[in-house]
Amino acid sequence: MNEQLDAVVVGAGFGGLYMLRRMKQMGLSVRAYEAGGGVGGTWYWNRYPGCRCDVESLDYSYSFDPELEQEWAWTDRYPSQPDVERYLNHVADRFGLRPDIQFDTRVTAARFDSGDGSWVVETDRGDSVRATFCVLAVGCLSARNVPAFPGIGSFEGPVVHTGAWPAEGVDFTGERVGVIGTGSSGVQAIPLIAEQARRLFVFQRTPHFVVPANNHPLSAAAVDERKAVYPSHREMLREGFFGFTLALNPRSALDATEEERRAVYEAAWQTGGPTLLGSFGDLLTDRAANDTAANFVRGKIASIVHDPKVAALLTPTDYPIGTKRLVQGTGYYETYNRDNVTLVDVRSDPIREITRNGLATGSSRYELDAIVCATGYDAVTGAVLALDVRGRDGVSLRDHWADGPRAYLGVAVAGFPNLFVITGPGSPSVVSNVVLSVEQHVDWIAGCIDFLRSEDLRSIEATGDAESAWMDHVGEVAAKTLFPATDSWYVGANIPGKPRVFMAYLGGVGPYRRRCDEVAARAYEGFVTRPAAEPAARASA
Ligand code: NA7
Repeated sequence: MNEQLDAVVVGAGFGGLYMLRRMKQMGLSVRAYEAGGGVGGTWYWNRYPGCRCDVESLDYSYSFDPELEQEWAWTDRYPSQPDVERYLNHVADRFGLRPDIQFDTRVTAARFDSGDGSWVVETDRGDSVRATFCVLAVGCLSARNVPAFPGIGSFEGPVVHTGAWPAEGVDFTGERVGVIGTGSSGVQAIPLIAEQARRLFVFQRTPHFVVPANNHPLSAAAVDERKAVYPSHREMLREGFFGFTLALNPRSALDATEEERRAVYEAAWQTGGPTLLGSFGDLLTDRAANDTAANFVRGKIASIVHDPKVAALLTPTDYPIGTKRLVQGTGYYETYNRDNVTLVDVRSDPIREITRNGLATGSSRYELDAIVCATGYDAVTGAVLALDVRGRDGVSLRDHWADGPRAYLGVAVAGFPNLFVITGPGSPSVVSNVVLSVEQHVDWIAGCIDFLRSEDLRSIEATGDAESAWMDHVGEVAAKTLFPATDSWYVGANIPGKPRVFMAYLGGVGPYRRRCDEVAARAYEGFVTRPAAEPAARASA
């Protein structure tokens, strides 16, 4: 007989930890399974040099406990990986969460048993437990993408992915290193690897727009100032668009003169971070407006990088700025002025194979001692589909999502009762401050479970109609922006064969929250609930 729990939580990162906390407070019997050896999820695995969050620390933190918020001392504008990992360890200890987390255990399957309405959850360590609720808190950027380069297994040196960096670090001193990929992870790691390695080859397929992070230590006064207004500040973020601090100027870029625009963009460049994208209201919806910001950054690249050929290669030309995640860097473009750094364009001359002692493109060979894959993630859906999830009648989630991911409100899936996906497809997730979005989902799920218990209901399931209507809405909102046309991981373009769907909700975290709250207030409109004792469904739609 399997152990019977009220709930299983998969993952102990930001989402899993807070879900565990809420469920324990509610008196549920709950266990979290975590593949890593410690808490943190993404922040446990991403130990590469330079790894730092691109949302400010005073925003990228839990708001659910005022004392935690007041007592924790962030030191930098943007938290480094060790900062975030330390914070999450503190959270786990402060709220006594560790005893309910089974570490070094990967959930392999979750199957709904229609017989008793339980989820049967299995792990790679042979566990098999039953639970009334199953919450997938597996992260949006946690399923690593390691391209199937021919010969990759034959390379004699280390091949490390930024998202699985050895805890003991990697010493590149005196070595010839190849970094494949120039997204956020590559851009953060490259300047530091360049300082250590003898030679660095950067294999770039698509140049990204990189703005200065302008990270700096936080002054005690700045921290105190924020702490004094934390409740109202958090409320403002919850009602806002991205869920992090960003002044959004509603004016059209095309209504400003060339001089005005230049002054605004220059100020944003100096401030750093995502400021540039908030400079005008139509940068992400109007190509001509977007071009003004893109051209500004192109000019910066040309002014920083000494070799005009290298500058040209680093300059994005064929997609609007911001529609691939805007990358924040520190000394990134300057790195290409170093004598020991070579940029290799693998768009025009693709990687053909990895050999015993290096990498070969169609036309050249590069001898290397170590290879770094900064090649990103199978975003949003990859970590969910890494589990064999089967709902009512044994239907697999992989089949249900064969033409693209579908989830009502981005949190529940038709045919999968009592299963919740934290920051799932169709929620603001990766286009928002994900910690804020995680908290909103966890609170909503906790409210939903409370509702079921108070009404003596056993299960809740999104209807197919509600799911379809929501995903249509998600698509319509995205279609009004410049995002869907760009080949980005937001649309799955980085993973061969992945259905092309803009996976996040672009309606803003404030409107999204209101919609979720309305659904709950209308007794879970768009869901079907079933009482504990009766098999017949009660429609709320
Ligand atoms: P990203 O942003 O997906 O970047 C991955 C990079 O790797 C990107 O430059 C890719 O080029 C490149 N890539 C992927 N596959 C290949 C192959 N086969 N050949 C050459 N180059 C390849 O991942 P990150 O880890 O940097 O960042 C992920 C998010 O984490 C980031 O946006 C932040 O939100 C935090 P491409 O652009 O696809 O041509």
